Formats: sequence, structure tokens, C-alpha cells
Amino acid sequence: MKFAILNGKIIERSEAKVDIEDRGYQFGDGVYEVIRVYNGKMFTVTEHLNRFVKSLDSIGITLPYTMDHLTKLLEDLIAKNNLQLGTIYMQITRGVTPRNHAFPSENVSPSLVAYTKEAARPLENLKIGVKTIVTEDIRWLRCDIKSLNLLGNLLAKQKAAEVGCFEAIQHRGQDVTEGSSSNIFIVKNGMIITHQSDNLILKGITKDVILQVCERNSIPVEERTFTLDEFMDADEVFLSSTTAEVMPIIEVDGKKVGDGLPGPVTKRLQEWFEQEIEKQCGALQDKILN
Ligand code: PSZ
Repeated sequence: MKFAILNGKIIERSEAKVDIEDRGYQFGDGVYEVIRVYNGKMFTVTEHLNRFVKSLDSIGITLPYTMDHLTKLLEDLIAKNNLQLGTIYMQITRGVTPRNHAFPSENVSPSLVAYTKEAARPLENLKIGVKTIVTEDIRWLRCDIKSLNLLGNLLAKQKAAEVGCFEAIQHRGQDVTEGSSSNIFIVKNGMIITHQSDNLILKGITKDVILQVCERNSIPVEERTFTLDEFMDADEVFLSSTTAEVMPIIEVDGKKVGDGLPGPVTKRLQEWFEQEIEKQCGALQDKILN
């Protein structure tokens, strides 16, 4: 994509460069968001921007723009790049300053970067489901912050990739927390169970859409910790994220989940999730359950 945002201006992607002493580069001292674009329109943009500000607040960075201004900037970027179906990546770091662990005392301007990518919906995986592994959650205790520090997540994802799996599902002792880049849900006897949104997981925007849809359709949900045993014994399992949407999980550590096919509750949620997309962004060309 030809254009990117650097510190409030839309410039050529190839011109968008940051200093070697940017604190994001040296320390991962910043936060980010990924927003889905369908039909040239951002899905759940307000929710993503609110979470962005929450992440920024929790590390003591002030957003150097109003929400309206930032939204307009992102809309302009989508238009300039003529993006129809894809994602926007956006990050803010504490800025450029001589290397020192402690925050800079003088007024350093935060660095904002955003750019777009074309990305189809993962329709094949959404139809047939994905394979996963489980791995110990070795991350820090503020997983609610969408921090640039992703080493724990990367090590988990790499472990999955090395055995041809889509996702690594993390657990702290017996308790399942979340995927390396997704939230995890189990279905048991018609009840949906997912980890509560506390400091141990990221409060997914997709998760929140799913919970709202469940509420509206009287699907019972429990937000609580669940164990690896409950997870392995579930009728259905699925994960959620901005790009993976409602993704059926059909295998864990080489063992089939249920009968090894996406389950009925998961499929109904996929249909309702597509309806939410269409409400905000207009009709989808290709759908999961055609
Ligand atoms: O393109 C990708 O692979 C993406 S876009 C967003 C994600 C992956 N993952 C977000 C995420 C996460 O990184 C962790 C650790 N937990 C949960 C999620 C899901 O958050 P939402 O639904 O807001 O994307």
C-alpha cells in the first residue's frame, strides 16, 4: 500500500522511517491496535480507539490527537490507499529520546505510525476450522495492555507454527488464559465459557461483539477461568480475533475436538458475526455458510 501515517501526516510508505532511538524500537515502549476494514469501512473503530486510549493511559502516554481527528486520519488513509478489504495497523510509542529505562522527563512527543494491508477473510479456515496446540503462558501480568512487547506471544505462536498449527493456546498452570493472538471460548452443554477480561488476557473487541450477540440471542455465557481438563472435554472450541473472526478449533495437540468438525453453536455465532459486520460495513461478497 502506497501511503502511511507518520506523526499525523499521510506520507509515502517508503518515506515512513523512525529514529533508531525511538523507544518503541529499543524497549517496545508503546501500544498498538489492529482494525479490520470491510468494504472500505472500519469495523468496531470506536471500540478499538477506546482500547487504544486505555492502553496508552495505562503506560502514561497521552494520545496527541482527538478521537475525531484520529478517526478522520485513518479514514483518509483508507481512501488514499483505496483499501477495500484488509487491516489497519497503528502504534504509538513514547517517542525518540536518548536511551534510558526511566521515562524521559522533558516533553517528548509520542510517535504515531499507521499503515494498511490488503487481507482477505480466512474463509477456508472459517469453514473447516484450525488445528492448535497448548503451551504454558509465560507472559507478564499485564496482558490487558495491548503492548508492543510481544515476545511471550511470539514464542508461543512459533511453537504452533513449527508443528503446522494455527494457534497456541496458553495456560497458567491448569487455567486456560488466551491464544497467542486470540481469545479462547469453549462450549459445553449449550453454555459458552470464556476467560474473564482481567489482567491475564487482552479484552478482545471480537470477544465483546460475540458476548453482545450471545446476550441478544439468549445464549448463556459464563466469563470465568476454565481448566485444561474442561477445555479438552468441551463439545466445541473456537477462538476470536480481529482477523480470525469466529474461528472453529477442530484439533488440540493432535486430538480431535468433539467430532473434529466445526460445531453448531460456533457456526451460529459465525452467522451472527457476519450480520454484525454487514450492519456496520455493508454486504459481504463471500460468506462462510454459502
Ligand atoms: O492479524 C492478526 O493476526 C491479528 S489482528 C488482532 C489479533 C491478531 N489479535 C488480537 C488479540 C491478541 O493479540 C491477544 C493476545 N488476545 C486476544 C486478541 C483478540 O483481540 P481482538 O478481538 O480485539 O482482535
